[in-house]
Amino acid sequence: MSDSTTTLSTDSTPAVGVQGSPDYRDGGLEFPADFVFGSATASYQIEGAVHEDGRGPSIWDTFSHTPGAIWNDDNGDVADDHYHRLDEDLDLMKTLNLQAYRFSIAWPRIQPTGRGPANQAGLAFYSRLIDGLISRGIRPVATLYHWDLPQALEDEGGWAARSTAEAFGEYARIVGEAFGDRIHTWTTLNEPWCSAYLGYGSGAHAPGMTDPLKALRAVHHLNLAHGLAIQALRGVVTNDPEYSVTLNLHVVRGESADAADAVRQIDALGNRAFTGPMLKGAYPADLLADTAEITDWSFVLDGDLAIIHQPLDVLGVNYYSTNLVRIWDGVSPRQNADGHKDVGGSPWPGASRVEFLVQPGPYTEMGWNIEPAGLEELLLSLRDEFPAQPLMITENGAAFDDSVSLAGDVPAVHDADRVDYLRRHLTAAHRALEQGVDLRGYFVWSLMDNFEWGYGYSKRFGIVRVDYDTLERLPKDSAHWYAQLASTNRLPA
Ligand code: IFM
Repeated sequence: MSDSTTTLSTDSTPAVGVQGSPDYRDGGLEFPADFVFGSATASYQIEGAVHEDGRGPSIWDTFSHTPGAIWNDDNGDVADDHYHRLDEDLDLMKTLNLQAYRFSIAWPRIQPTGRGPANQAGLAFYSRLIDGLISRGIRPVATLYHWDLPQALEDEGGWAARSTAEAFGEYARIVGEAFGDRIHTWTTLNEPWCSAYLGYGSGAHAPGMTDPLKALRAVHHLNLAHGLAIQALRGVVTNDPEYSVTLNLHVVRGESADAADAVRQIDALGNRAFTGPMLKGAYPADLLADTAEITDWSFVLDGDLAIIHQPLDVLGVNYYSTNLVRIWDGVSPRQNADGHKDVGGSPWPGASRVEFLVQPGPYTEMGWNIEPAGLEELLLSLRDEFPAQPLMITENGAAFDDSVSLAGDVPAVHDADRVDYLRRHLTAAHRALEQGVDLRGYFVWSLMDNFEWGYGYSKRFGIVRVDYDTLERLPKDSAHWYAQLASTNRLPA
């Protein structure tokens, strides 16, 4: 399919990727005994209870209540009602043999306006969650920010403003003081690419802006927030946790060798804008050059890069599918199949000459191509680029159009397509392990069906089905399959 592939190269030389992928449908593969199997969720996607116990409004409350912003005008007001069903959900995790649970803390539950003293009821909820995990033998993996910025901070400029990064450092200190005796792994940000480019560039995500300069300012302030948060946590925690960040790194393939510059531009914006400062202490020169007409990056102040460049115990990697690009000829209608909801703006500031081509299927319900070889390719490229950096797959999974069937009176979801997706990506992860990648674990996205951002409740990613009328949970076949994997560390046959 592609003549050139690359991810994460620091220069403009495309790396050779994995070609001619096998079908990856293995069984019986054994993962190392200390390899961790977990599941992931995010606060706004599952909690509901948006007006309870002192929680302040977030940008996603505002955005989801903006008519037309979300499929079916859905919102997270109730979501999976996890806030009220915490014990039931913890028991569910235990029955699924999860070794770790990756959740996010809603900043506006802790600081309703993003500043000021902690809201004790908010802290109490997460304290109960953390204790409930530990008492069930499940490792708590806490993400500080999975997109629910307090609306009051957005009103002061949001991630386009430096003050938001500074406020984030203070928020990290508060939660570090509260939970810094119990969290196993701290993750600062989930997918800052989405926060910056979908939030301020394309407008598909909250706060729904379409301003390339704000998007690039947001990139830097999110990076700075990451560094400030790790510094703050290190200053207050009392156990010996691991520190991480989760990035949705892009596997970018060129349609032909002529597409190398398109690959390079998307790699710079999508990957190296984050890995550069976080893991190398510098923004890539080509990123600065590509975006020079938008900004001179003078918002990067002396000392910022040293703050951002923090040693990480583990780098979280989210992977779903690949991208195929080329340089647009400027004449034919420009293809825009980058996998994100098209609401008018571009999530790729400065890359107006790049087009994203439709890729061969099969596809998930999101329209994303299923390509397990891309995961192997990504892990190998990270190993080559950052040999000393341990990795963790912090999200991987698929939305499919599940249905409930009744055998006798017993409801079931036979989601064979999801089991196949998971099997193939775990085979890819195992192949990377065999090639020496320091991969520590895998988190399936997601524990249960939930609010899929701009797509509302129309896309089901869960291994557990949620009935949105009754809020009942029903483990799908994939949940039973995953539970077997998590209890044996062996890919079921
Ligand atoms: O649901 C999201 C999640 O919040 C972030 N990563 C991708 C998932 C699927 O789109």
